[in-house]
Amino acid sequence: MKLMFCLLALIVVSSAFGELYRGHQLFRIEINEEDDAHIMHKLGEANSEMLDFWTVTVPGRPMDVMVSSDFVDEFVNVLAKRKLSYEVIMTDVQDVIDKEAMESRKAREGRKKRDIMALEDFDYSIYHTYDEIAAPGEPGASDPKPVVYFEGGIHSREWVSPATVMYFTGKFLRRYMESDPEAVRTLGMFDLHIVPLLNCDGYNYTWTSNRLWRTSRKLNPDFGCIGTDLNRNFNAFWGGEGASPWPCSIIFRGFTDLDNVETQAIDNHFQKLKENNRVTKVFIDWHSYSQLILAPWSYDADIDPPIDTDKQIAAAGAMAKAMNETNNVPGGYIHGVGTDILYVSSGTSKDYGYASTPQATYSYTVELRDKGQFGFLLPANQIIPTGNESYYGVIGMLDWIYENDYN
Ligand code: 0X9
Ligand code: ZN
Repeated sequence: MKLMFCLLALIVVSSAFGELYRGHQLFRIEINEEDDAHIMHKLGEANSEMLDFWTVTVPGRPMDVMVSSDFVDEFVNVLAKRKLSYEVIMTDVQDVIDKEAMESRKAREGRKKRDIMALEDFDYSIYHTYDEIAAPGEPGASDPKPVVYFEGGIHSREWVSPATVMYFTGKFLRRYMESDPEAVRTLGMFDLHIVPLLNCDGYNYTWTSNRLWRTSRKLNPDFGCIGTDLNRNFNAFWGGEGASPWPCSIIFRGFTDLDNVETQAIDNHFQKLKENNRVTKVFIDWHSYSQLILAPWSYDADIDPPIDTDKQIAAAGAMAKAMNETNNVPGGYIHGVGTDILYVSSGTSKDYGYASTPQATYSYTVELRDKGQFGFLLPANQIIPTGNESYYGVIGMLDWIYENDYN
């Protein structure tokens, strides 16, 4: 594995979020009928400034939506009219954001600023700013093995994703250097290519201006809004269902596929691997939240799953088992085909990993903790447990693949 962590200065971060989410409430609504899903969808379109859908509206799945303070009464009326059951998970989202910022400040108190940090000095138990994270990865090795690709932080508000990818990367490196047999075995089977934080600009923005920003920071000229959902911008079934052509939507697909520098950079990397006849075996895009391991497809619910579905599901099962055995996390991790256990979305990295340039037999979206209690605002004290279950999940999956499908 060729990987370098260049961990830059720790800086004391003050809460720069202002009061953007003061009085905003997070609702969890039971959606059982197609009609209700449709109404919610329409309501969201008409009031995009007031409603932020943390999960997507699908019948049979709870829908989490953040409602701005001045829209709460109207929203509750709509729910009452439709006789929809709901609970309020957060009564004031800003309080939860402030608590997170305060804990982050406390954890950093007394730390020295340093330009370069040794791997063993990096504190994995807290969330880090963009400036603290820089991870130039270099493809290629003298004795090339099948590639396993991990990508974190495509959606900037999902902070536990880069934190987890950095944590388990650090753990692999540390344990490898200590000659731990599991780490030596894993890194002996595969080359790991790791992008801990893909959406750097979006992530930086979640630290400086808006904690709940999801998309990239690319300007959409003529529309007066910013951002592309990078997980709708890949050249796999781009422009289909579950992605928006509307530049102000949080699931905007881009004007063309791969028209953001982040998705382009990923594709360039896999183009180069292809030119060098490298095999990419596994592709995992780490997200939060919901505790799911999703296999292809996600672009269309009416087509058959891919020919590799049985082994994809079996390897995902091995990962879920290892994750659940590690910490017995409430609700557990569930695995399955994306369109079966989540919603439809096109231009996603998972479908790209399987069907486009990487051609990875095993391509997944993993949704980390939790099941909705904190959602994107997962407290920092859950980083290490999440990282640990993911570390063993990765080993469980890679062992399964090595034993059952290695060529
Ligand atoms: O919508 C997404 O991009 C992912 N969920 S998230 O809450 N992290 O934004 C899931 C995308 C992949 N899966 C399917 N749509 N089936
Ligand atoms: Zn995501």
